This record gives sequence, structure tokens and C-alpha cells, in this order.
Amino acid sequence: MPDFAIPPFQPFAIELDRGSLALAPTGPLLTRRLSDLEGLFADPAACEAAVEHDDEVVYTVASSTVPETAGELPQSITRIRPGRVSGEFYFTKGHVHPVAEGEIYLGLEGEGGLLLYDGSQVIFLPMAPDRIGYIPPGWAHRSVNTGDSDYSFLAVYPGAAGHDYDWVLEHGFGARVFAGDAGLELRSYTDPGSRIR
Ligand code: S6P
Ligand code: ZN
Repeated sequence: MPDFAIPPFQPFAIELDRGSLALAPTGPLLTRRLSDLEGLFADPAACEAAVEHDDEVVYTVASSTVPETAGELPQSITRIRPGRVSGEFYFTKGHVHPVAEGEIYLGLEGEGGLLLYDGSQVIFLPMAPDRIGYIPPGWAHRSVNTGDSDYSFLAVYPGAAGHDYDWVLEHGFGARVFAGDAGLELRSYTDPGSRIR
């Protein structure tokens, strides 16, 4: 398993293979399955049944060799598989950066979205290849695959920003993204029967 490089290092280039979306050189690879997302979907029983069935991979995060340390600017490629749990599109766990710093995402393939929540306001940014999504400091963010093929994006973020996943467990995300009869639906996080738009 490749690891992060140890700073300080010389300037270097990273090749992005546009076919496989592999980075070279490459760092650690993280894999998240449905069982890693238990308790996050609106329908926990349906998620549990899917975990029992085949515990599908929901997403992978392939990091470059740049470490998450102060002063560095790490990158990673997230690939979210297409899928739904009771109509709710597959998503990433979602987090907020405890050191409030911005982050950018660049869409690489597929159709998806960035759900952003500051504790009161919720914003959904549709994402597609070549679209840059900007996450301002302090906004929790979760990515959603709203298509029927892989949705992948490049993330670039400050190395000392950290990742707080508990904030999301406590505050939720303001909205959930579902496949509706006439397309994508944003529904209330705590009352998924009620549509926001
Ligand atoms: C890191 C950046 C992404 C996510 C990745 C997985 O700051 O936002 O690389 O880590 O998309 O999402 P999560 O919420 O499981 O970390
Ligand atoms: Zn982030």
C-alpha cells in the first residue's frame, strides 16, 4: 500500500490518467462500504438489509502522496458508485473542517452534487465534469452521485484543516437527495417525507 510522502520534498508533478482516474504517484486508498454508512441513510432498515445482502462499496478515496500536514495542499480523487437506498442517492459520509478553511472540487466524470450546510442554510451545487465547486470555510460538505454511472471528482484542501465527522452526526445536513418521479428531489433531512424542492 503506497503511503504519504514525508515533507519536505522537492516540487513534483502528478499524472492524472483520464481513463482510470488513477494518480501517479499515488498515496493511500480508502474504501467505504454501505456498512461504513449505517445510520446515515433516511431508511436505516433498508441500509441494514443491503449490508446483509452484499455490503456494496459506495465510494473510494484515492489520495496523492502529499500528506495532511500544516502548510501542505493535499489532493484526492473520490469515486462514488451509482446506487440508492430507498430512493436516496449514494453519498459520502460528509464532514466539516475543524480549522475553517476553504476547499475546491473539480468534477471529473459522471453526474453528482455537493450538499453544503452551515448549520442553518443548505445549498445543493450540481456537479459535472470540468465544473469547479467551491466550499467556503465552515460549511459541512457531502457529495452525492445523482447519476447512473460513477461520479468522480478531484478535491484540493489545506493539509491542517482536519476532518470532523461527528458534527454531521449531531447537526445532520439540512437536506437529503432522492430520485423522484420527475427527477432529483431535495427533502428535509429529519423528515424525508417532506420535499424542500
Ligand atoms: C477532503 C475532501 C474529500 C472527502 C471525500 C470523502 O477534505 O472533502 O476528499 O474526504 O470526498 O468524503 P468523506 O466525507 O467521507 O471524507
Ligand atoms: Zn473536505
